[in-house]
Amino acid sequence: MNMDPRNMVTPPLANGAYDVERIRRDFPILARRVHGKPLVYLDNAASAQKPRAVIDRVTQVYEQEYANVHRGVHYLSERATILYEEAREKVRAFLNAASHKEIIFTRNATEAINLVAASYGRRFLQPGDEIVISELEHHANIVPWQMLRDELGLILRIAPISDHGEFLLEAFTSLLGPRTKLVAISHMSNALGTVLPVRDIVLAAHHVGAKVLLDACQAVTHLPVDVRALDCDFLVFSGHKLYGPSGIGVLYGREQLLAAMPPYMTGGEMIKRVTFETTTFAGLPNRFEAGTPAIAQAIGLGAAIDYVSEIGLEAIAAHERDILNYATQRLAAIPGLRFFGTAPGKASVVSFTLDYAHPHDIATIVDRAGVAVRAGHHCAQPLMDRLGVHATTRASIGMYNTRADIDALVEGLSQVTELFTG
Ligand code: C6P
Repeated sequence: MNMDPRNMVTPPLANGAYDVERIRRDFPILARRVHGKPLVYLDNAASAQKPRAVIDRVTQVYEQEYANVHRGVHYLSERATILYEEAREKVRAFLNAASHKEIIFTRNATEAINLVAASYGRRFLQPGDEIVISELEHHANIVPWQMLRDELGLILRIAPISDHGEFLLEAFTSLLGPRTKLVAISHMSNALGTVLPVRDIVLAAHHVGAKVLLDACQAVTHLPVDVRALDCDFLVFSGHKLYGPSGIGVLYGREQLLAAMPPYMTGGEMIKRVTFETTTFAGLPNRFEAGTPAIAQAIGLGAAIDYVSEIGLEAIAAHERDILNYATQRLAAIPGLRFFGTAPGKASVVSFTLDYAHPHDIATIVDRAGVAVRAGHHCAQPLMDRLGVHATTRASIGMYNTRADIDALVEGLSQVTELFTG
């Protein structure tokens, strides 16, 4: 295969209109049927589908360009190394980071948060120091801090949300003080769609001298994220939600912080010199990438970034907003339906319950109609506790969803209603 997958990106229409049908044709899986019905994929917050440009890029790596990176002097190793580092550059530009040294490839966002907790946390936090998270965090941004709290004798403070799922900035600010050393907060809630006022959060945290980690796992697919404009200290995301491969994630860290942090994992590729007596470590970013990395996945993530950037996150966000508004309006008409997460400015997620059916039953029944949604606690059990539910059904919207997808969901839900109340 010798075509350049970047040439296959669907360009936006010349008049600026968003051609969702052309975008859909870039995603081969959307043409398949499920249970005999056309697939309606509304589980994008869990993981997004992949465009042909990403699939072909990964295939091309394995067919033509694959070898281990940073090790060989042979042609393929050098080629793979160039491509891998080009992917890092694409991530750098995507996040507007100052240097490629600030971009660490990890397996996923979860590993990136664990890296910061284990490396930054153990080196720089002291007993009695405080970490602030919020009530709407994903478990990936709760459990690592709990573990660190228990290990080091830290205090974990929880910033509250309103009943509508809004982040309460004033209440958050009142939790900050001289002992606050780290704020680890979601940029956008996976379970509710709330977009947090992260610039204000960073300003308030920096005012008391705390560092800020943003969990941008959901945000990067729906809004432009600029780490320099946000002035955050760390930021994490996963490639698979950004239409890229699974098995690749990103940690952005301010260079001076990463440079002062000890390695997280040790072994090959992260060293400068090893003797049996001692080891000196490589510089950034290699120091945090022990072992053979996810080579094809990183290159695939680069292709995903090209794809999304070509269409434009603003254009994607505007399209998704239309679908979200339509979904909200149509679902609101269903008797017994209750929304969770109605914060102004929320994005791309509709979480709801039906009075008469369990979320798992709802998801199973609509699946028979070809509609993929997620049901459960969405890896946010403390949030479910806060909202007083065990689970919700969640439809999450991606760049290729249409109003017809929402109609199919509503049709599936009418079957639920019929079954449980008919
Ligand atoms: N949320 C969802 O269905 P990983 O698993 O490491 O790629 O991503 C973890 C993660 C961290 N933060 C947020 C805000 C997330 O949404 C997720 C993943 C998926 O909502 C799978 S649980």
